[in-house]
Amino acid sequence: MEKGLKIFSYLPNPRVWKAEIAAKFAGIQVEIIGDKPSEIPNWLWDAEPKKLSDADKKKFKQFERIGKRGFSSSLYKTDDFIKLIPFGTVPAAFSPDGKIGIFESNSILRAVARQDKANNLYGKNSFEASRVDSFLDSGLVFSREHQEYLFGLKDMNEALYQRMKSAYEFFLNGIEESLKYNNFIGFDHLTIVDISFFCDFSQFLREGHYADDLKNKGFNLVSENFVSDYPKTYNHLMQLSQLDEFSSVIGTYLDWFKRKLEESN
Ligand SMILES: N[C@@H](CCC(=O)N[C@@H](CS)C(=O)NCC(=O)O)C(=O)O
Repeated sequence: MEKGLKIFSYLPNPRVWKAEIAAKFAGIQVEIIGDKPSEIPNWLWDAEPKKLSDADKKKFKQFERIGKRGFSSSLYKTDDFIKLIPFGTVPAAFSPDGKIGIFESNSILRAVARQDKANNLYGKNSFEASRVDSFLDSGLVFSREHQEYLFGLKDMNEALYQRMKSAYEFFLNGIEESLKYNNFIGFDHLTIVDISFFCDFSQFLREGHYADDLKNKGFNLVSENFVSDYPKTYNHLMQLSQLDEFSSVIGTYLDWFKRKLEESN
């Protein structure tokens, strides 16, 4: 196996799964380093990440920074980390020699797909690759909206909810349209578009865990009618979830959603 990227993140993280699933299809190695979200403030965010003892935390005091997106506690991000990953986010990936930092989960996914020799994960030619990028760009807009929405789920407000609803409808309409013409999103073969969509959308579906919080504020789940409104997208999601390359990475993540659907039928 070719030596692959090193990825640092809190775990589990659907954004990390993108690269892991692509690596399974491509038969290449990725090294995943991390810990559960509550422990990640106790890690040195670096190209050589490591768990910090209390003594280490004193030693690395100069690297202590307050989290900017999702984390509100202190995080220990080295200067080298910020040089390589200037926005300071995880997942953060590093080239095998630790000299090149790659951020944004879709770009880490692309980095894996670029090493793929046999599966056309990044399209069959440069035009297809650009079409893959088109879908990934749209996916990033959706996922940025759902990131803010998921952060706000416990105390939803009208503005945030309506932003999410409109981003959801816009994005899902496009995905559903493209599935009218192809067996995969935008193509007749599986690409990283399917992988990225699968991971981002599965993460978005976590809103289902907060149905009661939303209801208390007078809101329904944005994805309330997902199955009937977007049947092709739903079928595609379910079919992908059954492929070994996906199921071996995501484990039981979608089981609660599948159970809920069974119960409602
Ligand atoms: N769009 C980015 C999102 C990455 C992101 O926002 N990560 C957050 C955690 S969810 C982070 O690393 N925050 C660091 C901080 O709070 O300083 C991706 O797909 O990788």
